[in-house]
Formats: sequence, C-alpha cells, structure tokens
Amino acid sequence: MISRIDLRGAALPEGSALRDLLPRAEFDVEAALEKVRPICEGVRHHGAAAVIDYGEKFDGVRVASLRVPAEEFTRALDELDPAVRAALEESIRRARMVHRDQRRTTHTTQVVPGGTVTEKWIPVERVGLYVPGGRSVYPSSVVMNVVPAQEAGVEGIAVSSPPQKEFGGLPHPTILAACALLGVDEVYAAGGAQAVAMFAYGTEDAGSTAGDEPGCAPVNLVTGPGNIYVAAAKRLLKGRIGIDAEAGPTEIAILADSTADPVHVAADLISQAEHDPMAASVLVTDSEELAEATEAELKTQVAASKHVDDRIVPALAGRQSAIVLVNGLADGLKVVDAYGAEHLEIQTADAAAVADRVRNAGAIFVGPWAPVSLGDYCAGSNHVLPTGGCACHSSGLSVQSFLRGVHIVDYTRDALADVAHHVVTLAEAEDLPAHGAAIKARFGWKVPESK
Ligand code: HSO
Ligand code: ZN
Repeated sequence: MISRIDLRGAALPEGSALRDLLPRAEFDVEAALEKVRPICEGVRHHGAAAVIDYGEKFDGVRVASLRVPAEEFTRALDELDPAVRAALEESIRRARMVHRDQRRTTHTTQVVPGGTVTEKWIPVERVGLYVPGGRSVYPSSVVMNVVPAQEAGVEGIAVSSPPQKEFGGLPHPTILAACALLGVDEVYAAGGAQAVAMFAYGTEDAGSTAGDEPGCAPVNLVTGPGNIYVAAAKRLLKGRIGIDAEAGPTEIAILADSTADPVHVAADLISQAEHDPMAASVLVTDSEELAEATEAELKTQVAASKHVDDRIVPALAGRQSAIVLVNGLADGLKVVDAYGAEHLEIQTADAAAVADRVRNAGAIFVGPWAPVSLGDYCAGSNHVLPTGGCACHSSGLSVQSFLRGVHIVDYTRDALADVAHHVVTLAEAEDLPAHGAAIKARFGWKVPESK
C-alpha cells in the first residue's frame, strides 16, 4: 500500500541531492497555464457573462447572477446543523485569538536626532478569498481565509466559491453559513480560473445577465487554496493582483521514533490522504518496528475508511507517499528539513525539543495530542499552508499576508545636512548625479559640510 525508501545505508546526501531522493507529487502548474490563459482573457474582455459561461461549462450549472443574494445567507444559517454551527463558532473563536495576536504595531526608529523611519502596517484595501468546492467543500477554509483578513483590518472582503448544481447554482450552503457567521456578505458563485480572473479584472463594466447587478470590483490580493487551474490563474495574474501561494495537493510528514503509537501514526497519514489522490503522506522514522506496525495499521484502518478507492489508496500508494527509514533522529531531521512539509508531526520522545530543531515546515504539530486534524479545524492555527516544498521559503496564511509594511521617512533640515555628503558620494559612485543634485538643490546647490 505504501512504498519504502531506505536511507540507512550510506551517509545522507545534502541539499537538493537529498530532496531528489524524497517523494513528491507531480503538480505541473506550467502545463495548466495554456488552459487557463483563454479563460482569463475571456473574463477580462467579457466580464460576468464569461464567468457565467465558464461556470456552466466547468461546474455544470448556469447561474442567473454571480452575486449571492442577501436572503440566501439567512436561509443557509437557519438550515445549518446546530452542531456544525457550534463547531464553526469555536473554530472562529480560536482562530481569532491566534490571529489577533499576530497584529503588527507601528514602530518608529530614531536613526539620528531629527531623523526617523516609521514602519506602518497598512491593510490591503480589497481582497478576494477563494474557497474550493469541487471534490470537497470546506467551510473551515472560509474561516482560515476570512479571520486573518479581518484581523488585519481589510475593509473589502469578497469570497468566491464554485456554483453547485445541487443547490441551484449557489455555493454550498455551509460555505454561505460560514460567511454569515463571519459577517461576510459579498459572495460570488464562481469557481476555478474564472473566479481568480473575476477578482483580478473585476466585472463591474461588463454587465451580467441579471442586468442591474453591480458586478465584482477588482481586488488587490487573492488568497486561498484551489485546484491546479486556480494555481495556474494565480500564477498568470500575479502582478496585477498579489497572491498568497500556489497551493498544491496537501501533505503530511511525520517524524517518529519507536515511542510513537502506530495507531496514531497510521490514522494521521490517512487523514490527509483522504483529501486527494495526489495528497502526500510521508513517515520518516528510525524504527523498523514502527514502520512495520504502521504498515499493518494502515491496512486495517484503510479498510474501515471512507473515500478509499478514489482518494486514500491512490494517495498512499502513489509515488508522492512513502515510509522513509533513517539511521537516527539527526538524519530524520535532515530529511524533514529537505522535504519541507506543509504539515509536520513530531511523534518522538521529547517532541518539543525535536520540534525546536526543525527549520522547514508549514506548521509543526508536537507530540501525541496535536494531530493535523486539530490544526485543520480547531487549534487556532491557520490551515492554509505552503505545499510542494515552498515551506522552505514561505509561510502559511496569517494577518501578515494581508498587511504591507510602509516606511515613513521624516528628516529635518539638519539631519539631512548631516548625511548629505554620504548620499552625494554614493550617487556619484553609481553614476547617478541627479540623485546627488536633489540633495544639493536644498542647500544652495552645495554639499553641506558634515559636522
Ligand atoms: N488539511 C487541509 C485543510 C483542510 N482539512 C480543510 C480539512 N478541511 C490543508 O491544510
Ligand atoms: Zn485536512
């Protein structure tokens, strides 16, 4: 069911050579670019009409208008299972606590007397949050996108999620209910690349079949996970809009030693394999016994699971998943750092100390009582995390994703005069005399003498 990679022989290679030995899903965004280019162009030129046409083609339902009417939120909330409502409310409450603590404060540095640089954190004006609705529908992803945007102070928050045939072309009702719980009422029934293009170009002037509908105003930033077409549209439109990341299939890596419980390890590997046939589940261990016990457990637990043939088995059996055997914890740490998992569980003795030695992971889950599923819903942490090794250079979604740090430079005459000769010298060294002239112009076209 799951392959083995044995790295216990020779010394571990370094860097990319080690990365090449590790499993990883194929996620060729480049190849999808040609498919999404005409879709984005269609939306750019024909606005809402094109978004509606593509929705009919790809989601199998033609909507009369893209914007979800206000009464649908009330209805979705009224019809929401009370237990789901309570769980979502708790998820929101915890996420808010953590994200509120991420808020940045304005800081002023006095560089010299009379010369200050203030770093001010300004929220992005308007964001488009994409919530997938294909194979699975994730109201939890509404929470994980909306909460950091709100805590950052973003004023314009629009959500888009694919129209569902079963629900008359509206996004899934639990998505609408989650939006209602979060106080978001600007929601569009659009999915895939066309939703990203709608956010990037806006549909205000292009009209819609509903006639008097105002259309979607363009946004500054698009965040949220999605399929390969969503990732490709983000790549194509990046620059016009900011993006969070090109999310690929989900990944779990578990670094475990002989103290780990194979029942937990197997359950957690399956938990993320359940997302997608391309999902990656990787166990890194120095214990042959744990590897064997986990393999046995996987067989038992997979047999009792849902989504077995379409997702779990292809995910576990795929070349993106494996049990990696290593010589000891030090090598295990090298392997998980080279892999840079979206989610990394540490199931070892003294797990907190081991976790502290990890450099690359989207989120780290410490010890037996912090499984990834907790983080997916109710830890308070964010579940929109870097995949495909991007954890080596990027972070998950946070308040910071929705802020820009702007430097505010304030110098007095004396403070400028004092450093003017250095500015002029550097300008001349770069053969940019007009830069120096902009200083001299302020002091009778002379370089003031430094004190
Ligand atoms: N594990 C997914 C998020 C998710 N899980 C949503 C359940 N629902 C990627 O972090
Ligand atoms: Zn998950």
